Amino acid sequence: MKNLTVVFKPICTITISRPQALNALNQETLAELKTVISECINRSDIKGIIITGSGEKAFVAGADIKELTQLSKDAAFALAQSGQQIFKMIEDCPKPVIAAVNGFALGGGCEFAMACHIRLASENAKFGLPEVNLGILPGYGGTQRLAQLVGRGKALELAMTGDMISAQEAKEMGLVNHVTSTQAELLELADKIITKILKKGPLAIAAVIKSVNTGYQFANEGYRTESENFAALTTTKDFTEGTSAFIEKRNPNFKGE
Ligand code: CO8
Repeated sequence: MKNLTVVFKPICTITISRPQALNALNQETLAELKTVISECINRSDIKGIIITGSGEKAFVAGADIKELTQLSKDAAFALAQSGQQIFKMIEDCPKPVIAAVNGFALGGGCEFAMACHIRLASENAKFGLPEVNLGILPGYGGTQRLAQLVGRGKALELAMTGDMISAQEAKEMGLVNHVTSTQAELLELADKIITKILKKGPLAIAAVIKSVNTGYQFANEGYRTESENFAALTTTKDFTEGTSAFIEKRNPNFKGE
């Protein structure tokens, strides 16, 4: 694996590692994740999954913006759909999946964490859906899962302002279950919670996950509408302006075109 460090024990720890891009998810990393998650689901000696980011700054700073600028509309739609499927595979994993958010969890990184069953964060973590700063919207299920976790009003505010929130604010609104003061404590807590879950009946745990998820239909209009809108927005001048502004480290000047 080029972009992931994977330790297979009874609990599989997956560390996203692309330090040059604050662990942003490019297509290669997504493909690697798909392979590892499938392996975790299929291997009977793997009992649960912890996902974290390498370094002290970022969990995952989003989809890889530079890669997004190279996509055609059809490729953007296909990538959004395939990312949604991979995150759905995580959400439906019959074994517990914990996101240990150790820094920026923005855009696709926040969407990734939201697909996990439980989110823990260290004090320095920051959450947000800043896609509107680029002239796009979240495309990996974020419009659906954020509303599920924090309610429609707060989800709309976060997705429309693109604001970043602290770990404590994320906890207050239900996006995060627990906050730790250090990153070392973060992984210890993840280990402690998953170990507690693994002492319960595995069939019962799988049934809890399946039952909770069945109440939140994936096959609804929301996910498809999100990926269609994502693809359409990648063809706009606003997207070119938003991504150019990010790369040139300046504020965007959107014209609604
Ligand atoms: N993609 C690519 N490169 C990135 C990303 C990213 N998401 N985030 C950071 N980087 C790179 C920077 O370009 C920079 O590279 P370089 O050193 O070559 O200039 C390096 O990482 C370090 O970043 P900064 O210098 O910007 O670090 P700062 O500490 O100043 O800022 C931030 C940290 C605030 C996290 C800032 O990097 C930032 O705003 N990053 C972008 C966050 C963002 O907008 N995320 C959303 C991306 S879009 C998305 O996720 C869509 C998901 C749905 C996809 C659907 C289908 C395709």
